[in-house]
Amino acid sequence: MTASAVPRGPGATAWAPETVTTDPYNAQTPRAALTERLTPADALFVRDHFGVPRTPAARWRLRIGGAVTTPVTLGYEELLALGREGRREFDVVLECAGNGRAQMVPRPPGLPWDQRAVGCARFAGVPFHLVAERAGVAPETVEFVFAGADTGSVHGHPAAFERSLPLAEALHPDTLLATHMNGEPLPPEHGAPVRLVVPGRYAVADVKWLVEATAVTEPFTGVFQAEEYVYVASEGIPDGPVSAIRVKSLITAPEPDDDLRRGTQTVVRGRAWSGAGLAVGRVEVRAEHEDEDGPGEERAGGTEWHDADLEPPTGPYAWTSWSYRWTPRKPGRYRLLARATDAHGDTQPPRAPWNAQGYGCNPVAAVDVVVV
Ligand SMILES: Nc1nc2c(c(=O)[nH]1)N[C@H]1C(S)=C(S)[C@@H](COP(=O)(O)O)O[C@H]1N2
Ligand SMILES: [Mo]
Repeated sequence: MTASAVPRGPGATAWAPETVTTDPYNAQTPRAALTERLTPADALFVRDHFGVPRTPAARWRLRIGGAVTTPVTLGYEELLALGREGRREFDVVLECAGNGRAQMVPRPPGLPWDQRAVGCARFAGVPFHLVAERAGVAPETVEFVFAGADTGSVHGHPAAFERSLPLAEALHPDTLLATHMNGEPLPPEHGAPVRLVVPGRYAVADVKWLVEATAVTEPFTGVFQAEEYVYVASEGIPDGPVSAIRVKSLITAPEPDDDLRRGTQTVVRGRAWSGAGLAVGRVEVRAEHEDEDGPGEERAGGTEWHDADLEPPTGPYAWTSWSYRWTPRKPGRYRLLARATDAHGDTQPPRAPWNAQGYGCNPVAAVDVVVV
């Protein structure tokens, strides 16, 4: 176990994400918190491009403008009042598109996340379409551009954090103006008082500290839409912005320093998720002993993949918990592998898929353990 869980009085636990950079603040979810079905708010990874703007809910305003019939400005209380008709709440996997980048060879530029820029939290809020309908969306609208209150500089130019969504996704009933996370008002670092939550999309879509939604009639080409967060192949050819989360799994147990004995059963556990097919259809586990050919290689007649047991997820956007009972027969080093397949039939590839900015890194999950 890591030392990240700090006791705070009887029964209570305070977490702290593991700092990756301090200015701006970026941190990943501690390993121990991934054993929780819902990631505690104070353990969830944080990805900030600029600073954390602090706007009290009473002073917060959302401006809805652009190609609309009537521009609308909405306060926090009005938003909550709208929520009385249509508040929605569900568990959502939040994953940074750059999660896992540290595994890519050669390592692309960007934050060196291992596989812990991910978590699953319960978000509650008001569907954005209820607000958009008040403003009246012009028929020629193709996208909505969402802007946060944070600004800074990118490549030496002043920039705001702005991201667009195609109209159908923006108006999808599950695209939320989220006010709450895990039953509490959003904390400042996760976008207080209101953030966008677009389930199933890489979390760059989930604009924090949301202050503006603008209907546009041409596709948006801001820096965070058209330059950053774009898949660029090795030939330098852009292949579209990151969007749906790729199928992925992680192993939460055993941990590398766990005491494993031959002939004794141990439970291999983890999580799996996908944004494209949403439902995870299958998770397979494999234990490769050091005496076998190189780890990670596909071999006919070699170690087999075994189906893990899946627990029903807590909702369509939540992760799936899985487990597999494993009894190692011989001592030595093993590599445990997990491979998820989603309802669309997409499977994790054996090796990290490379692209210039290091996005969508979803190779089979691996943990190295020793059996005595
Ligand atoms: N306004 C604003 N929203 C933002 C960002 C940001 O820097 N500014 N980062 C995005 C990225 S890249 C990610 S991965 C998620 C991270 O959400 P979290 O910090 O709540 O985990 O927020 C997204 N929303
Ligand atoms: Mo991200």
